[in-house]
Amino acid sequence: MPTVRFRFWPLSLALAIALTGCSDSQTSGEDETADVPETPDYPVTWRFALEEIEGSVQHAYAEALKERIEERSDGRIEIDIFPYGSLGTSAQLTELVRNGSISLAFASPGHLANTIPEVGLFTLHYVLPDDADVTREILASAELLELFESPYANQNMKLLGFVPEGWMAWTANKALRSPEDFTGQRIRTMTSDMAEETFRAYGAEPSQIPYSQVYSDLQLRKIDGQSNPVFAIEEMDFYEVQTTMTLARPAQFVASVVSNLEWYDALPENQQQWLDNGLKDVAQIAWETQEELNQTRLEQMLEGGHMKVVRLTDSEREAFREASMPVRDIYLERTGESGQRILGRLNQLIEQTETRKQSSEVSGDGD
Ligand code: 6CS
Repeated sequence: MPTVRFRFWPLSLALAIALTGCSDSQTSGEDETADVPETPDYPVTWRFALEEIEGSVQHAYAEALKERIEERSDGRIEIDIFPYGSLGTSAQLTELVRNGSISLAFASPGHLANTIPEVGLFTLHYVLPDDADVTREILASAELLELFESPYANQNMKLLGFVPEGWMAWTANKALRSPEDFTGQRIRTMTSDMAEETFRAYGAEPSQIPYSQVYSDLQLRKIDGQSNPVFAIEEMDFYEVQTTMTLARPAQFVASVVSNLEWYDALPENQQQWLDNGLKDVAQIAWETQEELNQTRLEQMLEGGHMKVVRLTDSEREAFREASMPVRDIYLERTGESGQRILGRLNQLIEQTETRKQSSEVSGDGD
């Protein structure tokens, strides 16, 4: 029997929040006809919605951010965290942030790519480098954020950061050692068209399903497999309903942290600084947390003998890399010049960062 760690109340709270309006950067409970005060009545509450449950990478990130901001602001800002299951699906969270009902949210590109085609980049396989440290550095760079700033702003969101959460791992009821092994497999993907494409290129039959429904669909054999970082496979109990996990290191799971654009722009300067500095503080913590959670949960699953784990060789990975290449053209077709600019610049950033790392290792200045 599955352990019930997760319950889902999509509408009640989401509706309540939508009805009570935007999180309270101004004041609460005053005369509605009064002008917005120049100095807010503290404490001010920011609502932060997660796409993952308590104990996840996103939850650790949100807790760390809450602690930093509440401390930096001397208690003038309070952050209310809403783990997955309390507000809605990823798509619903994005809607709540866009319409200003919540201040902050995680928005994973795999769910966001229908709204912002450019972020479909993070659903592509074998684009980000093998060296996870290079990926971390690039995802934290101001330049990468700038490249995505307008696509998010056009959808009324402020992009606050990218958060890598670990390598994607594939689970199924068989090993997936070659693209041929995917033939006819019904693979769950996140809820955007672009998220399906790579699995289609491998010969699978992909289908878009919200995170909360994956366990039951696997259990009922409506789907055969799915893809997620190791920590998530453990915490969502997918290992209970799958026999085999294949480690092909196709891509990092990358999430983005967003806020409502107008909310962010209207923040008083001190609040904006508390937020910006808090975000900088937690980037490194998030990286260490994901490394630790992915490692310890892999060990737990191995010790429990829950799933067979298959690690692909370099030549097996190469076959997947080749099969995934045409999907880059699909990405470019859907994103036009903007996607071309982003993919081109990303490739340059990867090359520059790898070269710099190599030369600092040779000269012995590496950290
Ligand atoms: O697969 C998903 O839908 C989700 N996976 C993770 C690890 N985080 C959020 C996302 O919605």
